[in-house]
Amino acid sequence: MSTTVKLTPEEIRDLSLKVLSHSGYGPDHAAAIAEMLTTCQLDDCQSHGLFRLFMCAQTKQAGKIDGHAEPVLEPSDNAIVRVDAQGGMSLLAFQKALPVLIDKTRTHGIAAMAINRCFHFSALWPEVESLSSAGLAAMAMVPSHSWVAPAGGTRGSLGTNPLAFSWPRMGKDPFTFDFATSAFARGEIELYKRAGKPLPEGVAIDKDGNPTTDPQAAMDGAMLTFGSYKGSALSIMIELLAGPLIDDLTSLESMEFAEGTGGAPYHGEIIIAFDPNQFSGGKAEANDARAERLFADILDQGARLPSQRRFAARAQNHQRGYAEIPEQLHTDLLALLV
Ligand code: NDP
Ligand code: PYC
Repeated sequence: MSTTVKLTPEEIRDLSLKVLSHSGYGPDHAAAIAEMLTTCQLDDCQSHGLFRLFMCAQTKQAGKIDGHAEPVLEPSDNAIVRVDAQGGMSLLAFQKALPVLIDKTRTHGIAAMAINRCFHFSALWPEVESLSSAGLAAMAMVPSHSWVAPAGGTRGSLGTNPLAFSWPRMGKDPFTFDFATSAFARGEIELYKRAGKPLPEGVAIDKDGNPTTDPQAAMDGAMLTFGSYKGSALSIMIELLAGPLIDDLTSLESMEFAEGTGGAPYHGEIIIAFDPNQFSGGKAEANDARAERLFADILDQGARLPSQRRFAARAQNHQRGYAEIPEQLHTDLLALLV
């Protein structure tokens, strides 16, 4: 078993802030990114916790991101909240537009945030959960880089394209899921490579189109979508809704924009929020009980709800006051400060 290092929430935030400011991010971006990484690490989300500091540092080194960009919120009188990240990381733009999205959703029943011109490295569940904690249901989608072959194809056209959804539950943690539409997230393949572990079958093909379980061959070849043509179609939908629909880049275009420089993809993001009270004609409480009946029936069979592991990890880490990361990861992160 590999050795681990215990980090308190303050140590996670502090390490993140140090690496981000050393890499050249301004204080506002560093704070927003550090908050996201701390939140993810405390829920034991290993692929998008502290590990993502490497991607953030590489993105800055690649020279295309503006580490001090000020997002600009465009005024609108409809249900669309458009925020231009101005070539910075997505998170400050999301933070700036969130209160407007909540207000517009309560006014119109449904509203959407379109973030444009952002670099994007992060998990989506904290964003949809910031809406479910306000009593709204929400979904979020982003493209990435064209690492993923469509079902039946042999080369990367699609991104790893995560889809996240959160449903508010009265007095309980929300029902949330958040996963890549590729069989594995790119970050997960990178973690397999670091651990020297082979991938399961069905995750990737090598550059000659043959199935591979070797993480490096997978990254040099093409990743596969989950669920064959079904995951592939969902992934294409995400390309369209978070790309051309909002006047932003697809994963193919993001890859071209990067010109081989590495780091986080550059594109847009869409977040759609729904007000259960408005949709149900003021009967959200009665309908919450009906949703709970469904959850109870699922749990009754011994199945688990998505995010249940994460909420348990959160409770454990908060109770003991630390999260654990592999010692080698900690050493490699400290090396980013040299
Ligand atoms: P996983 O496959 O690890 O898990 C995805 C979801 O499925 C989680 O909500 C998880 O809940 C749930 N889940 C897992 N196992 C079960 C089970 N047996 N029963 C019920 N639910 C289950 O996610 P990925 O590796 O695909 O993605 C990880 C993260 O990477 C996501 O947060 C995503 O947003 C991010 N990502 C970001 C990208 C970007 O471009 N910004 C691109 C791709 C991914 P639990 O957490 O409780 O296990
Ligand atoms: O893990 O696939 C991934 C990913 C892409 C961009 C950020 N994370």
